[in-house]
Amino acid sequence: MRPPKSPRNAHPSGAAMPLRLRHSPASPFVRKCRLAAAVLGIPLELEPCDTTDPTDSISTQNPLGKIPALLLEDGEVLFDSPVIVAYLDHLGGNKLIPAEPKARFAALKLEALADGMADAALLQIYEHRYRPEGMQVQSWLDKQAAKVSRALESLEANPPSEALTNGAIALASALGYLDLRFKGEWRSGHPKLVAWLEAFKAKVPAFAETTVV
Ligand SMILES: N[C@@H](CCC(=O)N[C@@H](CS)C(=O)NCC(=O)O)C(=O)O
Repeated sequence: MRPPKSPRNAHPSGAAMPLRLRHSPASPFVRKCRLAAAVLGIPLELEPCDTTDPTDSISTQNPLGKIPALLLEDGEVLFDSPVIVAYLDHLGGNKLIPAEPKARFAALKLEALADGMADAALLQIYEHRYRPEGMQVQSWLDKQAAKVSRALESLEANPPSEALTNGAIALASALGYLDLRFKGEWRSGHPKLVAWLEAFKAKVPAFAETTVV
């Protein structure tokens, strides 16, 4: 007879493990983790973080000073978002990251592309947030914007499947971030991606629950 399954947020050792996520509501990388946890049925405790505050403990929890960071009960800290999603998936029964090699590497690649798009979008926001007025470098902003455009074009030309994977969660989070910070301009000219996101929303109620306006 098989042993009973351990609870989803239990460590393989069986110890109870409240997972705490250092977070900020607008972060697309935090949203990825929250969506993964919701899909897998793993409760997360959200701990606000201010990455602009040098006294915030995030810089000791993650030497890179970035969120998301997942605080485990034993004092271990996991980052960055692909690692956290993989860990949650491991706890939740490996439902997000496919095992079959072709599907696995397609999902990992989609996650990398979506995260890269979110990174390039974020760098444009940071160029305004962290450089004094009038010091922004337009060629740098254009370079980042071109990465986002090319990623959107390649996804529109070859839309991902509707499978609920780590890649799908990353893409929904990245598109949500473009909606939040770039007024949803990506939507024009990318009807297949718009339809893809609508289908994702219908499947994952946590997407609406984590929307920041
Ligand atoms: N590759 C990282 C990116 C994380 C990231 O860039 N987080 C932003 C917030 S959305 C951050 O913490 N920025 C603060 C900083 O760069 O100092 C991941 O996937 O988790």
